[in-house]
Amino acid sequence: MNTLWQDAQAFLENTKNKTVLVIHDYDVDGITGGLVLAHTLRRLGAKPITTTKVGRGASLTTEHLGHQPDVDAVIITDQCPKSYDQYTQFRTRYPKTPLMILDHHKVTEYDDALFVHPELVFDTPGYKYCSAKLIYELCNSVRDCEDLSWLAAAGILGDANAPHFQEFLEEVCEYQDIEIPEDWYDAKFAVIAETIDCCSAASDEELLLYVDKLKTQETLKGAIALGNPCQHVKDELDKYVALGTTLATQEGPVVWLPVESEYGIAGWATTILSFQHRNRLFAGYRHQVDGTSINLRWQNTPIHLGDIIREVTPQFNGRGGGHKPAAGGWVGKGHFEEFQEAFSKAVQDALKNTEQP
Ligand SMILES: [Mn+2]
Repeated sequence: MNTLWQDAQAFLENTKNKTVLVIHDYDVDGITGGLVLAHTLRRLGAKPITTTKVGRGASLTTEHLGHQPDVDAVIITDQCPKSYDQYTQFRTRYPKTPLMILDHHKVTEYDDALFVHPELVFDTPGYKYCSAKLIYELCNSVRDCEDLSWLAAAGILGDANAPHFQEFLEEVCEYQDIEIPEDWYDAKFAVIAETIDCCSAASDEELLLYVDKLKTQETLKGAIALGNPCQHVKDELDKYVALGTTLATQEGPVVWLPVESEYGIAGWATTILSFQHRNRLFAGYRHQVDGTSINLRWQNTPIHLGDIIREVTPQFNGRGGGHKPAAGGWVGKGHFEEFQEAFSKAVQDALKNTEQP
């Protein structure tokens, strides 16, 4: 292991008797990673406080940070603080507070923070890793916390990274004394990922309520006993997936999939269908009041979807980005059809380029 990893271990070990603010993302990976951190910090004798901000927009704003107490250290996870002007706002609120960032998105440089990324530690590209697993590895290297591995397993499923962590997921099953399922999404710990996704798709309030309850559970059994307060969202998702590609239209290399639900299930439905048809590029979309949100998924993709949507969306009053096989974006009202055309063309061009030696 390199010195970065040792510095990260030292950061955790130095938290004894200190108050540590953990700012985590609000998806499955962000939440489960944040909870592994919180439980481990408590075991190390620290006083952890966790916070996340739900909804569209950045969490490291003056407004959100203004509600947080003064602390001895901060850990930010599963988000890239240097996007937009978040980092300036963070340092305005916490000018000198020691900061560690545990993330698998863009590799970013900091001269006043410890930045830990799978690419820098394990030489693994970010999209093949996830924050919850990175955090678990770090925590478990400082203090035995195998009893929390179910949280990392749920995070892995949340970021659709099961193919990269077969062995680890099998170890989690063994530890929990549960059978290894044929499909990881039938595993017991998948219930936690599913419940977070259901609550998140229902509303911000439902999600925060569930996270508060999940925080109190350090065992998988206890977490499962909480139940799923938003089972109705899962029922609607299942209906959508069953309809599947009958709703979609294929244009060139892109399968366009309209998802009109009162719940935010477009990305989720698109992910499931993309695993059922691994060689197809799915673009799930949902029209909203001021524009259209787009979710791209292609499991066996030869091209970088995040790069393409980042390039194309600004021409249509939007923005976008993400990983190679999974990305997303937004285009302004009235621009969707032009965007469809431009995106299809950009994909075709990128495909042509990959064919050349
Ligand atoms: Mn993540």
